[in-house]
Amino acid sequence: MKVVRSIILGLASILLLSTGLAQAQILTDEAAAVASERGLSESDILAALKTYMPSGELDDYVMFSSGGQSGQVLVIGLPSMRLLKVIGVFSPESWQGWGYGTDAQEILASGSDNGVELTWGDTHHPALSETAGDYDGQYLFINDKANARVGVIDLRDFETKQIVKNPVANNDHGGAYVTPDTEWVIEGAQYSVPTSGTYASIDEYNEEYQGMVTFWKFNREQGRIDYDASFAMELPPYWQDIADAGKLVSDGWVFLNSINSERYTGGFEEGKSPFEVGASQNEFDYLHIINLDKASELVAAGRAETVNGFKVLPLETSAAEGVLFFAPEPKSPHGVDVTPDGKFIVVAGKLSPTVTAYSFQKIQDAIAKGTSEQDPYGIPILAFEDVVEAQVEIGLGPLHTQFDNQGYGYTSLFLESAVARWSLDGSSGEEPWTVVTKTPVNYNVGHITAAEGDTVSPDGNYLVSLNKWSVDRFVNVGPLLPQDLQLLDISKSGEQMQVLYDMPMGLAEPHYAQIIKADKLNPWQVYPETGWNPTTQAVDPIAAMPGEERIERDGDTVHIWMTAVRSRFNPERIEVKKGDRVVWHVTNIERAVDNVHGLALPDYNINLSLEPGEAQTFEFIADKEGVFTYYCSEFCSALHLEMAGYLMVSP
Ligand code: CUK
Ligand code: CUA
Repeated sequence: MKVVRSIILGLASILLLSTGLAQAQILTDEAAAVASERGLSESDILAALKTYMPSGELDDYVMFSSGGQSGQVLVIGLPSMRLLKVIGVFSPESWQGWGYGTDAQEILASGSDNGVELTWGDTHHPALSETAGDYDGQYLFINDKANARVGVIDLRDFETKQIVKNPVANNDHGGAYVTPDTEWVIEGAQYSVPTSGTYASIDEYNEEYQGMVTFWKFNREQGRIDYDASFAMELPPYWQDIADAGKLVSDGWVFLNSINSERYTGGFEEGKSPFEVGASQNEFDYLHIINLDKASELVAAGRAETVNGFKVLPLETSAAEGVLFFAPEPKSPHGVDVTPDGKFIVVAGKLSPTVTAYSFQKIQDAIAKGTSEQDPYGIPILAFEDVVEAQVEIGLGPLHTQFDNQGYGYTSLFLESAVARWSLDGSSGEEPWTVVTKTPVNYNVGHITAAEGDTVSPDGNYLVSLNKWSVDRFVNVGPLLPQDLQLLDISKSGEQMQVLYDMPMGLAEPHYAQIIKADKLNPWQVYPETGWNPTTQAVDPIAAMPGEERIERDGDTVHIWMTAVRSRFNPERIEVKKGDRVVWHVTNIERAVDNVHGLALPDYNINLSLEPGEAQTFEFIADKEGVFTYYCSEFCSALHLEMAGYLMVSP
């Protein structure tokens, strides 16, 4: 208690300068009493001070985290770890009206064209758009591992604008990652299947199944992926895992790790080894080294084939033209992460207690020298000793690596439940390529993410450990436990890394997250003009405008042009006939910040969120006769409950 008291005394003396003796004394006594009552240690008090945000104070960083099986993206402020927003991407999100208007329904249904309506996604890796290798705060991309889709979120309004379905893969894992100027969004498939989408017996796995990586061309002006300018590369049927783009010296190259070089095909039910054994027998798998610039030149020169209407660079072409190389990587590895200077590619061992740092220069030299080693598909294999710069003995179950501004790498250790800090090639002042310290986390950490950690200039300061298990961390809420996101202070060099905060995440399993400086984000507070369509990011020509509210019948179709303002809809009474098609345009004509209205139409499964200026259109067939009340579902004023109307459907 002495130390605690001395910290508090120290604090009080700082306060004394501004507030005077009497108040400082009260603080000391009260704070010491609280600390003693709650059994807080010195480091507890420091952690509390470092994360506490007084009401009205804003966070320094914003973390975009995948929402896992919820199909969403989570927005979290740092260092307070306050949840700021949940963005609907692959799943309907009624709070945002995401998936209830016509445009959003269309986006959400992307990929549902084979007769099954997709209503969820498994988001794994968010990627902030970059300019010259730095996050620019304009766009966010996120993959859906379950269905091989990529979502595009516009950070002017934090809403999903596009979902593209991969036409030559049915699941993905190596996405989303961006190249340093966001020219390309990378999406690597995971489990190999016949890319044509047709049936092939698993006995013909080696010949008829393929691996895949897709490069989606991003058009920044349009804020959309350009489907027709995108292409995929066929890969051998190993299971490609995680990817990263080169930067600075390695710009133009892409790296993918892989598992299952055994090409094991399972069959536990027939007495064979399960995948977990069969797919991890080899001492080495293959780091895929891809010359993306060259691949895209070949595609531009017409060397791609067409599979399912999509450009695919055949494996033979990549092999013959020097687009694809392999380097051995131990053993069933996981993450691949390029250092901020672009010079090293760090692969975490997973089943090997090491991280391996490959030198980009050595890779180039080895490619120039040539190799006679090949895999069964004719892909050149560079010799391990030719391309490796260093191997760091890191600990058990290494998965993912991040970087800071002090020359350290950080690697998550799943089996040890710890984050290791280790020195890169020397700028930290420590002996190069050695572990400096480890901090325990609770428990089973997957990804970690550092402030601006994937850029050419990371910030250091904070690191978040995204833990899979939260046993004994929180009040029991039943057998499905929350995840645990732990904030670590990594601002000090050497052995000090303090866990500051545990944030329970009661929303699926966040895999990866990226942290951007808050001042790089510049979203709108209200939409720029009244009648704004968030999908087109322009005034909608069919929007309902103030003064033009009306109901018009055109045969069996009834068009409604409605405005919403505190605290009324106009019009309020709508009469249609059973069987009519109702096309309902509604615009929130408020211009004040946070003056949101909702439009909930029970029985027809509609709920919109209308932000100031926003216009939405939705439609339905009025196939249920009766009297229905619609109402504003956002508490917008004292007379919010009066913001309602009647939809009357007569026989
Ligand atoms: S993965 Cu989850 S811990 Cu899908 Cu990036 Cu490694
Ligand atoms: Cu508008 Cu409540």
